[in-house]
Amino acid sequence: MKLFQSKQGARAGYTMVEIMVSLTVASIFMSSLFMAQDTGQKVASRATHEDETQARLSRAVTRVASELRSIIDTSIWEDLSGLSNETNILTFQGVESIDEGVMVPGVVTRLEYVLEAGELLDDVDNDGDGLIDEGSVVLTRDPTGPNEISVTLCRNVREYYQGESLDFDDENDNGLVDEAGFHIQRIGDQLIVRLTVEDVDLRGDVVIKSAEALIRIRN
Ligand SMILES: [Ca+2]
Ligand SMILES: [Ca+2]
Ligand SMILES: [Ca+2]
Ligand SMILES: [Ca+2]
Repeated sequence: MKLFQSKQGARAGYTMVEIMVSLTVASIFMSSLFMAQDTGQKVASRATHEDETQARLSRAVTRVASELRSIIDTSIWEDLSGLSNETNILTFQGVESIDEGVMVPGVVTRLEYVLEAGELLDDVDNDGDGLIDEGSVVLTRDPTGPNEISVTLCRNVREYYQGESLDFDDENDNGLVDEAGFHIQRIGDQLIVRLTVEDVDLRGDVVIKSAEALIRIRN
């Protein structure tokens, strides 16, 4: 009887080898679980980052388009009569209100692309934010006037529009050569505003998003 109890106890227990194998299997399982969780978090984080970049891009394009829709000063056609009919600085006058069917001009406004503070146009990330030669879209009311005031509509604007680089070639096949990350193009009585923004996500990858809007100018 004693012998029987002793054999049964030995079978019910685990040998050191069995314990080591179990611990190894558990360790592999846990690390796989953590890796899957980590990958899932990174994917979710990137998706969130892309959503945020897309949202600020949409806000900026909507705002610029809204400003351009108010244009009444057709002298901008002269400003846009350059070699490629596109510009990244435009001064214009919009409608402030309509009084008994008559349009009342608003203040002169300027939209432009400017390099961000701390950046130089030198193909180097001078301010260390992971983006090279990035700029901003800035709106200025009453430029050079007594009430001049500027507001930044969008930061981290790419130097060149998505798919473009400085090579005297239309790489993205949109009819414009080496166009800027923010530019306004005139086609007949319409303006097209295009914008490319970029951001650095948590993995250090650069997220790039672009959008455009078509604006018909009032006569
Ligand atoms: Ca930078
Ligand atoms: Ca730079
Ligand atoms: Ca192009
Ligand atoms: Ca190019």
